[in-house]
Amino acid sequence: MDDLEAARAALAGARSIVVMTGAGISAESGIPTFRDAMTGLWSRFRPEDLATEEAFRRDPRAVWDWYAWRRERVEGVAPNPGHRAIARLEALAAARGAPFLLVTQNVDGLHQAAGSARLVELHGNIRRVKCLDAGHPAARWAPDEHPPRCAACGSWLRPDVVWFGEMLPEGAFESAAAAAADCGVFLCVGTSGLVEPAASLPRVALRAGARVIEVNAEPTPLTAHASWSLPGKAGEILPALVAE
Ligand code: BV8
Repeated sequence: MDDLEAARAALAGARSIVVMTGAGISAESGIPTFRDAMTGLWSRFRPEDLATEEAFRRDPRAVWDWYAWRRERVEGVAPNPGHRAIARLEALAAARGAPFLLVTQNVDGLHQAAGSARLVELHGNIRRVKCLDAGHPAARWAPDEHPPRCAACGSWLRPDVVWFGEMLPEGAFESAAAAAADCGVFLCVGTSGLVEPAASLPRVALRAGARVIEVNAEPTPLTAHASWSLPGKAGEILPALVAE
């Protein structure tokens, strides 16, 4: 039995499943990943220049406009077969009463668009906007203000994502870590494993005795520790991994 077959069998019979995704699963939808040499957003910007509160306070227009550009890109793309395979995996697990949780680092909302429901967004969602001082949600704002102001308190609006140096949403990491510590199979897709505390979740699963399946176009720090490492594109491998 080859690695794909063995991993597929492990998923099909898993008593409980956690799936963790990173930017790599959205690459085939046309969203550049953070660290891809050619298209990665990091190659165009220095992360500390844009994805931090300090950067926003230093240059609110640049940070607001970068996120507005990314939000427009995200609104124009669709989930790919990788996202849809994970939504199917959730449905198959539910049909046999196996607990399932999807933990994503992505902020693009494509998992929800593909039908995933049992989902934790560790780093927020770029489609949501809130104000800097009080977290008031904003559904609309002046298109010609960079950044616009909160209608409720007048502070700047900002994307509802987790910036570097910020805490993750209340309870998000705790519920992800609890599920990882109690799962039979942990499927890790399209993440370079560089950002903490998300990157610690596969290690939590391994320490608890779970089988870990990695799907990634490149080797990562997790590859040597995974039960099965399936090299290649998520949009091609995941549908085969979840096939009936
Ligand atoms: C925190 C939202 C507690 C924003 C993101 C010093 C001071 C303070 C903190 C730290 C510090 N040193 C370290 C830290 C922790 C820090 C951190 O990890 N820094 C890193 C850079 C070292 N973490 C934090 O700050 C976190 N908060 O720790 O709070 C705290 C608070 C204060 C003080 C101390 C502690 C918050 C981290 C959240 C940051 N926000 N996103 C935005 O989107 O703009 S993270 C960002 O990176 C995205 O969410 C992204 O998902 C994530 C991780 O990247 P990946 O998803 O892995 O994507 P990447 O491009 O790296 O890799 C893509 C992979 O896909 C590759 O492996 C590639 O091979 C593969 N791939 C490509 N194509 C495909 C594919 N695979 C399959 N198929 C394909 N087709």
